[in-house]
Amino acid sequence: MKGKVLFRNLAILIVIFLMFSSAGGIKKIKANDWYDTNWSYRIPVTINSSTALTDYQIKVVIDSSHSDFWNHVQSDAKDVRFTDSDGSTPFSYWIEKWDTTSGSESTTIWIKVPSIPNGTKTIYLYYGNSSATGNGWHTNPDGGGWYAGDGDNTFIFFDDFEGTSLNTDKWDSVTSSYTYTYWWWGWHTVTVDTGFIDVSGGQIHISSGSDIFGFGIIGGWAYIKSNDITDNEFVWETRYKATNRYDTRGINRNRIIVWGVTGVSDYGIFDNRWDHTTLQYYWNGWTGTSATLDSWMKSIESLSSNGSFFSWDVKDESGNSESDFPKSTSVTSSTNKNIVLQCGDSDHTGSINDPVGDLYADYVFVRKHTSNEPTTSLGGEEEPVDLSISKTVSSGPYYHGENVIFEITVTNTSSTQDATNVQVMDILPSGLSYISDDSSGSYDSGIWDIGTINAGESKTLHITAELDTLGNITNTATITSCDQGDPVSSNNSDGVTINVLPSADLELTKTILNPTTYVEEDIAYHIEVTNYGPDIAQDVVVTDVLPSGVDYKSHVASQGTYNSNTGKWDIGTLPNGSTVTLDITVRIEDYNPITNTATVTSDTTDPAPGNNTSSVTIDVEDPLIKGTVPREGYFEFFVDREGKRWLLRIPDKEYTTGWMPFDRLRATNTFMSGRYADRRFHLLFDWYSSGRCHLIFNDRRAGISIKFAGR
Ligand SMILES: [Ca+2]
Ligand SMILES: [Ca+2]
Ligand SMILES: [Ca+2]
Repeated sequence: MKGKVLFRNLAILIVIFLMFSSAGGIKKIKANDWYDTNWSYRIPVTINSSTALTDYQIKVVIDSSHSDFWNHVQSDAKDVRFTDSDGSTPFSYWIEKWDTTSGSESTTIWIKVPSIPNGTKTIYLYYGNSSATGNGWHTNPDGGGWYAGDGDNTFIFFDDFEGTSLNTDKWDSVTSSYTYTYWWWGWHTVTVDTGFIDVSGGQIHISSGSDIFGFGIIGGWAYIKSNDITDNEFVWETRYKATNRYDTRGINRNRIIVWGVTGVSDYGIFDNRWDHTTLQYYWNGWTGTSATLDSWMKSIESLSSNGSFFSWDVKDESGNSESDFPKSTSVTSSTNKNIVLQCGDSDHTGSINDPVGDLYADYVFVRKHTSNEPTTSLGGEEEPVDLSISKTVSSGPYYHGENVIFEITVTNTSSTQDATNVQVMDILPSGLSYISDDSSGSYDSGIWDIGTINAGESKTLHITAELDTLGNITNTATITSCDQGDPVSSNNSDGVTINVLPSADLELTKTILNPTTYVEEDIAYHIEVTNYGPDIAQDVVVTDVLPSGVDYKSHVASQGTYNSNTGKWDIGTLPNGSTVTLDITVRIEDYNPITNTATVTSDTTDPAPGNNTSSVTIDVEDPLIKGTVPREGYFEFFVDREGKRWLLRIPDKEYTTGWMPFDRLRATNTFMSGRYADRRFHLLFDWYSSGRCHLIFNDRRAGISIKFAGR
């Protein structure tokens, strides 16, 4: 028994270990949080990565095929939010593109995910809250805008050029003029306009100065340089627009470059030299590839392979690459790098053909790089569900060793949203021993794998368990998983506490050790009381009041005290598994059936009282002849045919011969006659089943004389 209990406890420990060990086969518990009840919808975003990543910016693109999203999100994106897998921990994000044009909706969003495993991870996109407070207004330089989020916390480096001046916490800026000396009927020296930097309308405008002569292009210059970027691998992207304000003889120079990278010669220059008929890109030399002017373009420069691999891509607004520049694979990088936007040229040679230009940028950001970019995929739109759980237990009182039935009901209170992959954890605590359940196998190792609960429906489980310990036992059931978020977590767990009382199943048996069927003989009532447990029985008392017809003579009790007057046998405490006995010797004095009943009681509750009482009945042979004679009064004459014995008694005189032998006894079923004579007694009798009889009896010593003739 003890070994069984130990094994059971070990089994419980194993179950608990499996529950909380990553090595276990049980599905990891997923929180049921919903970011905020004011948000009506979410979409799971599954990230697939072939390497573990930290604080990594992942890109999510949502096109017009996701009509649920576009139908429910606010048109200015103010309600867009992202959370971790738990459904509640918010992530920083920044919306690069937000186009709500009906039929061609599209958005590109960057989300910084603190931890991405090698494998898959699901995060959530929440939306659908018309009263949400928007974050991070982004002004579209061409008009309008949207709430783009928190770029500063999303990227390594970020500027959206909102506001009215350059953010000097992020950038150094340089503007310069240019002094030019020339011969024109005598020497002249002029200083041209200073380059300038302007931030307004959600963009930055970097410009060289103007020319001063119609035949040449001479201007000041300007650039902005970012704070140090120390990452060895990164991608920097900017949405820019270069304009050409000069004719085909002019030189238009705009640089979008990284300082601190060597091994690739001057690059990122859109140049329209007088010997070039079109403006073209410069990348380790003139590429011959025309550069688009006066349109918003996207420059993407990637420093990778630990800073030794550098590439540049330029795309138009539709995402088409402007040019497929050859990648530089043998660059070296300084520890500190800076991204630079520049117009004009600081490297003047005295030529009148010095470059000028205008460069606009909507935003810049620098994000992390990895050789294998994670991919993302969107799930279907989800609405929150409110699952509630209730747990009840069969009514008490609860006694040790008995079974109880727990009822667990999970209800999906949503009127529209089905709940899928619902799991409930209900590990029976120590003191409860699993017996059975009605789940048809879906309850296993403490996990009730419910699956789907349709909107408005409930699922119920009954678990039968045995009470193996005394005192309070609390059993709790908790909803641990559901594909949909559950913003109301307060009703996701319910428990019951029961107080287990001690119990002892006492059994009483009563037998007769030496049964007889004749008066004036002794019998012993034998009483056994056994405690079948499970607990000690306290204050055990057997009540055995002797019936009329028997006279107490003596008793022997194995434990406790028996009082023949009250009929109480006080046993005291009786341990589980022990048996006590009482033998009461009595003399039979009556020939009517005599029933003796004994009942055991205890202060400890007996869960099975049906075996606490036992009776025995003896059926004593009637007198063969009984009657009344004038002198002696009422008498009874008994014959024991088998034992060839006789006995005559006169109850009113308390007279009895005791059992005496016959000298002669003749007996059939219908006739008996017998005689006996010694110095004291003289007996003659005959008896017929018809009722006729004669009896002559003398006791010379006692002076008793009976002559009786019956009919
Ligand atoms: Ca901007
Ligand atoms: Ca709930
Ligand atoms: Ca009992």
